[in-house]
Amino acid sequence: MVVKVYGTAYASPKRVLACLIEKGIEFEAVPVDLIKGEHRSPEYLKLQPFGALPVIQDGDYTLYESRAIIRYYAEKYKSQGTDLLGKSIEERGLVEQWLEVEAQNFHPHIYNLTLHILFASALGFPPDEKVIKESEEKLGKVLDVYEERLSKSKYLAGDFFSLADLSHLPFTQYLVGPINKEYMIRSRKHVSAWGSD
Ligand SMILES: N[C@@H](CCC(=O)N[C@@H](CS)C(=O)NCC(=O)O)C(=O)O
Repeated sequence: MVVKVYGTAYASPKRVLACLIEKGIEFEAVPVDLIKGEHRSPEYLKLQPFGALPVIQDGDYTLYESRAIIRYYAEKYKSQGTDLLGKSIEERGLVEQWLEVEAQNFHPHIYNLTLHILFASALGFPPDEKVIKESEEKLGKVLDVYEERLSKSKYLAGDFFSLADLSHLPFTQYLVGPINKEYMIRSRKHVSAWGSD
């Protein structure tokens, strides 16, 4: 069964794609154009009632929220492809801790940078320079914590690549690419080594 992934041009759906690729799961990309408002169409809202991307359809099974989806596939196919959950319950605890850090501490600031630097004009509102400045500062403080953590282990949850690292990939690509703030990664030795791994 090929997994359908909706909205793969955007970062949150790419989190799901990264997981499916690591697990060696076949998928089909279903385009949804945010700029045209296709995520608010009645058909799409039947799949994701909050109008956010992504959604997956796996046969009769529909699931939304990108981090719920990656947890689902990492668990369902634990022994296929890269193990992304750790080998013990303690390692799993750390994977979950850093997944939460990504969602609660890292994501809000990088999301604001993405929205205001990359998408504001296309979505029809002016970029807010105050939000950009504050988000950059707050993200810097989060990355200082990462720098300390990554001076002690190769990856966030330990010396193994996990869902916690994977979950950072798509928005970090925006940061070092089109957002043009690669210095935030490069100026931190251990974060930089983690990012180039
Ligand atoms: N918590 C959701 C958030 C997803 C999210 O913010 N998706 C963005 C695209 S990267 C989106 O759909 N934005 C449109 C909107 O919220 O109106 C998840 O991780 O699936």
